[in-house]
Amino acid sequence: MSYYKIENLEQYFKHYKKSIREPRKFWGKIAEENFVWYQVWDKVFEFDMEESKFQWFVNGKLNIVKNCIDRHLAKRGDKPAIIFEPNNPEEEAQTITYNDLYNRVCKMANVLKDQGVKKGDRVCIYLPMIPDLAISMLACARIGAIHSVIFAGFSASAISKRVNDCGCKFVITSDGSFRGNKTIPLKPIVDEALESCPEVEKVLLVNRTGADVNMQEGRDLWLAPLLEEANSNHVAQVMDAEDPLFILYTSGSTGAPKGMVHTTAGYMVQTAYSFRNVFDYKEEDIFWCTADCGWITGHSYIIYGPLLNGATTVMFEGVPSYPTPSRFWDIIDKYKVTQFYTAPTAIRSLMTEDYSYVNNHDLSSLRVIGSVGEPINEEAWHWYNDHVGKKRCPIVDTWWQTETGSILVSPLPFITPTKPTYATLPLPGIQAVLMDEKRNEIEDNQIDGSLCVKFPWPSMARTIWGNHERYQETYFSQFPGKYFTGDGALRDEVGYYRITGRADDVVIVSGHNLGTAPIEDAINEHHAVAESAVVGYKHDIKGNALYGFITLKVEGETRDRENLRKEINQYISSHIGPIAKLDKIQFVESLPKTRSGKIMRRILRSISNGETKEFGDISTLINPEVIDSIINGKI
Ligand code: 6R9
Repeated sequence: MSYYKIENLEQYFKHYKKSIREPRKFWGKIAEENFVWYQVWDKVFEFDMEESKFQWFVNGKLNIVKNCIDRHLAKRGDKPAIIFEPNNPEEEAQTITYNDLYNRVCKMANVLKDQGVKKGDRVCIYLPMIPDLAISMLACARIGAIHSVIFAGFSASAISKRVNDCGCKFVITSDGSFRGNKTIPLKPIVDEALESCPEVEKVLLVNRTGADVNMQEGRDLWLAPLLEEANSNHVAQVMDAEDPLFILYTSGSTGAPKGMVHTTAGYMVQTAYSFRNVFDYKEEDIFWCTADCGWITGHSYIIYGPLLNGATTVMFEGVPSYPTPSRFWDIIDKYKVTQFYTAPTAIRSLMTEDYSYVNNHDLSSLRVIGSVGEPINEEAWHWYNDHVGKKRCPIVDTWWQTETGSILVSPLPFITPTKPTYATLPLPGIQAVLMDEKRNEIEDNQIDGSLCVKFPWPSMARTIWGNHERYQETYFSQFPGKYFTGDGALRDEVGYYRITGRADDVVIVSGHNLGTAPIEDAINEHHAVAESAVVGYKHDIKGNALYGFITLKVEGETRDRENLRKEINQYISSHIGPIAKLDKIQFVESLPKTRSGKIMRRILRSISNGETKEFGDISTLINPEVIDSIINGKI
């Protein structure tokens, strides 16, 4: 019996039980039957909980890129591996077959080697969503260098912090990037960043926009001529199962960004397994995840998960609104996309557009649609279900984190009955638990608590680069012996999980624990509301009270604000109860968002408490200018 693909609900429960009772057998069998190894492991796993040290497939030897590309060549050499859709729909798209990808990755691997990159070296990749980004990541992994992708929207200071933190000596970037109707110069940003990164020896440049750039003699090189000359064969480096594959920075609630370290074998096994099951992947599928490779979602579900399965993955350079708000639907129609995976923030913004944009397209190729990154509110869930999935395609609301490496909680399409706003059930191997304030495991259903995982899983991050103490402190200290996700969750009567937001988004009002996500859900149901964020602020009597920051749809703009406030509170009252009514409502032009589309509630919390001087690290913010406008705005 194979454990790699779950066929029905009964089998899900069977596999789940097996994965808990005999995790060595469960993961061992998946790893053995679905990947190629230079040498198999001695032990499936070994842990030291005290030290928060975890190893999977101990002493196994492999190369993940051999698994992503080489082993597919005999059967799938001419199959498209990557379909590249440029920002400008007038520009010709590119189809990169598995054979092409092999040649391009090998050439790049040889160039990196020639430039002195060695196994274990850290390589910073700061590129737009173009094939060179995927190829650079894979070339690093092929030679055993550790890639650290930085989203190409980060500022110079954010880059230099990350480059210095993990000691990158090499940077791969481009002259610039195209996003919507903008051309953004990237090289000058890198130049500025590197002024404070004395250890960087080489900068390799992709020509994307043709912008004029400064080339620093001895440091900067154009990639194209080097690639031209390079050999298109390369023998993949033998890697240990626990050799680091990549570092990816994620922001903490305070302090410097955390360089999460993912290692090779466990990450490979679980991203491939989760991709196969969560998206019900089949050989002829065209899979499209709209994330950027600068985020974990792009790493796991644009690059590694799909390629490990020999899939065709779409890589989109642009934005959902360019040239028109129908771009996503154009692309689905153009390539006959079968799985579409996006974020609630994108859905909410596309929902405010005229229905005709989505309804005028043939989306009949779609089979599964997914959501990731934030709780998906009920209204957005239904819109997605009705207009994109046409009530035909199951929505997979996938919960996971940079730290978890792959999806941990999600419905399985056509298997797990979905429920709006619920990520539903943990995947096999994932022992999700809810903990109460007294640090006891909650056994009952219909209760909320802190979401933890009580047994290690293969794709978990192994440490924070250079700071194992912080790793232990952040993830394993609140609930000893368990991984604390930082998220709050509710478990319903059948055991489905609903993520209620970061645990610090829980507000205790007059002794009642209120997750902000369900309140935002209720608010967003009001037809005049576009988006909302609710935070708690200190209140003399209630301990905390609720403050809502709300953006309006066009139709809401002309409405009387006082009436709107009353109506919004009525919605909350009837959906949740009068206890959850907002004490303050401020209508704002936009909400502060991170570059990956998450609302930065931390800032709103400070503002609501009158703390407007110091906001900590806001380098991940895409629209810092909104802070002042919110501070100066009237209630
Ligand atoms: C994959 C990713 C992780 C945090 C996570 C949680 C939130 C992600 C979610 C979700 C509700 C979902 N989150 N998926 N909340 N429902 N389906 O986004 O990684 O950028 O590290 O963020 O995102 O709060 O803890 P990352």
